[in-house]
Amino acid sequence: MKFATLLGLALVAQTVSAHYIFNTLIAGSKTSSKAVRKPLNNSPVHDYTGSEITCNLNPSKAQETVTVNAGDTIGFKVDAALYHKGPVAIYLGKAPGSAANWNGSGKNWFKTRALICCAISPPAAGSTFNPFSFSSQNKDKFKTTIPKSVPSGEYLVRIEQAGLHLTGTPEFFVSCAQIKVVNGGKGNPSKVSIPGYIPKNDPSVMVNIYDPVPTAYTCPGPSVYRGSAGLYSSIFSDNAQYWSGLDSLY
Ligand SMILES: [Cu+2]
Repeated sequence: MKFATLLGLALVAQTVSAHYIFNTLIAGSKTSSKAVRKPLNNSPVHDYTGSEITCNLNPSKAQETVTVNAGDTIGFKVDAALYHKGPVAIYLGKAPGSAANWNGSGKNWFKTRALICCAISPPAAGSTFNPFSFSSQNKDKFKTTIPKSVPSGEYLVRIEQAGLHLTGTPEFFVSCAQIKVVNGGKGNPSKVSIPGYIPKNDPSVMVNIYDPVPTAYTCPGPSVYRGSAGLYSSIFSDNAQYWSGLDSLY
């Protein structure tokens, strides 16, 4: 009994240590941990229909809002390389006023990138999904570019990863950071609310990628807003150190 309890605790400790927090914003040539609303801990969020899916559960206030040009790099570093398998996406949410005063509610969000959401690595024509893999795995930096057509103003930038190893119980790792986009354009991306962006029981997050191994997969959430000039610049600015590839390769 006692041994079983200790073993149980050891397993819990091991599980927790395998989790992670997106704790540093990458914005242009700058990085900032102060611009991030820090999650309380590295435990995942499970309820993608609740308010904690927006920017995690009771995150700390951020201490700064970082100015960045439209067209510049945006992304996050994580405190430990991604251990779980699952899609990563980056969203921008237009604050009604200052980013610091917005909790992320409302239909204000659009996806700027789904980073190798669903690919065998390397992708090959006719490849199967067995083993099912995400090239986010073991990476610790995730970035894209802000499409040049994104309007100037203050935004929350949000990253999420959904770990897909438990049927019906996705593990979401989510952080938000505050940015001010300058020199923006006149784009008008269609927007979603978070929560609300993933329907309840959506197969994209209910799946267990180990059992049964999927034969097809579609990323959660809306399609990516690429803007007028965002698409190719964001693809070709990537390198092996970060990411390569497209949303929805299959
Ligand atoms: Cu986990």
